[in-house]
Amino acid sequence: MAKTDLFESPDYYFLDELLTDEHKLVRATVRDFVKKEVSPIIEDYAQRAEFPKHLIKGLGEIGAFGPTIPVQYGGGGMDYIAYGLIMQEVERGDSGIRSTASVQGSLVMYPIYAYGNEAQRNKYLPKLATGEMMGCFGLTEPNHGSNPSGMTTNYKDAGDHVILNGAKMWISNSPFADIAVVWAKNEEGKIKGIIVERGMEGFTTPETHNKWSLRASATGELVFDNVKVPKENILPNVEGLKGPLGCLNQARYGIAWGAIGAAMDCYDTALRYSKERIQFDRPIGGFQLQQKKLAEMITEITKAQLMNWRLGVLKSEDRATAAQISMAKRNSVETAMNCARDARQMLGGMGITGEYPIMRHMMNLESVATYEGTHDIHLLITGMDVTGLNAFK
Ligand code: TGC
Ligand code: FAD
Repeated sequence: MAKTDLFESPDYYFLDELLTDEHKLVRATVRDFVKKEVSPIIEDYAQRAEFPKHLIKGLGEIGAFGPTIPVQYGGGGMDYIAYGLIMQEVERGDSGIRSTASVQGSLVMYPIYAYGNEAQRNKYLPKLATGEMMGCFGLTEPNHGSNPSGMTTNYKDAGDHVILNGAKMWISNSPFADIAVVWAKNEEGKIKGIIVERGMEGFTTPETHNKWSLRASATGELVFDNVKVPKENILPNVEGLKGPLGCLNQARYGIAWGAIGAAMDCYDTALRYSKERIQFDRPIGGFQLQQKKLAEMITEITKAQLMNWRLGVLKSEDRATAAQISMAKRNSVETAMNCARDARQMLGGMGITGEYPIMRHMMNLESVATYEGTHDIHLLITGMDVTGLNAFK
């Protein structure tokens, strides 16, 4: 059943005044796309645990793939506020759709742009920007999630190619991706990024089923059984864990904005419902306990919007630190989870149905709090940044 999307964006501190006309245009384009193409169908796809592949072309057209990548490679050539706004609007629709965009832009296009050579950029980036080619990012392994430095996926020199062995797990987009940017170690422990293409012998991508979260996103494994990869597919310009972690800075930044998009949708839905739902002969929004929830939601959303905007300015000036990005990712996701929980309560029984987006956001956010560094890992990153003491190991 097609649904009408009544979303009105909360802007309690007039943050719009800090945006340029171009930012507003970009945001309006994406919001329109989400209202017309995502909201009407997303609940059905989530219930069926299916990724709506037909959205890929439109996501490319609205600039959701690689917004900050230079125009000459097919990217949007935009600043980081525009990138943030795109992620906010897409995740307002669904975190799983934002995941697809994050992976494509920040975890596949970014490393090819930042660490690749000119031939690799020209071969892959324009097709990735339109969605004609889709990518995924393989860092996490069955035994190495928060601690990727322990990875055992490995490559061995074999003349003009390398032989890749190992397995990656929990990989967004893997079941349908055409290429995978895979992080692997050689015998000396040197970590490199390698572009593996679907169809290479020994490379398979089994899908992960039975997720209660991010149901409209395809997740899977990457399995490498003596895969012969030409050396020209190795990203030449980075070595070590800073390669994949540098990509995560890009994606975590987008998530900081995206998760607040989900929070804004939960707040807006609960606010509208609270004015319409009558109990004890009054709209429930007139009861103090419901107002407390709404007041706390809009306060936390506003604080996160301000943090994201400031971080976007720093990022556009190339001054944002990894620890600052980490703080915003954790804060936004926690804010969104709290908003989703309170908003769901406010809708009573209706809150658990697919008639409203809240429960879907709530379940999605469980993944968002785990991937790209868990909530606790980000707390430890902040802890280490302020004390100078490493509590990871
Ligand atoms: P550590 O010794 O601290 O650092 C190793 C090297 O990396 C550098 N570095 C960074 N560089 C760029 N950006 C960052 N954020 C960086 N953090 C560290 C560091 O300077 C060092 O460089 P060098 O030159 O000295 O070698 O590394 P560690 O092994 O102690 O680990 C630190 C820790 C725990 C913070 C890190 O491993 C971590 O962030 N773990 C979380 C793992 C994670 O986030 N995985 C995400 C997988 S991808 C994903 O989830 C995609 S979901 C996509 C979607 O659907 O949206
Ligand atoms: P673990 O690392 O085993 O952590 C388990 C618990 O221990 C967590 O609570 C963690 O915070 C805690 N913990 C770990 N170390 C410490 C410590 N030192 N101190 C205190 N507590 C600690 N990965 C990719 O590479 N590419 C993808 O596209 C991708 N997509 C994903 C999509 C989904 C839907 C999900 C769920 C995950 C995805 N991931 C992806 C993997 C994700 O990044 C990992 O799940 C995440 O990094 C955590 O790793 P883990 O699940 O192995 O948990």
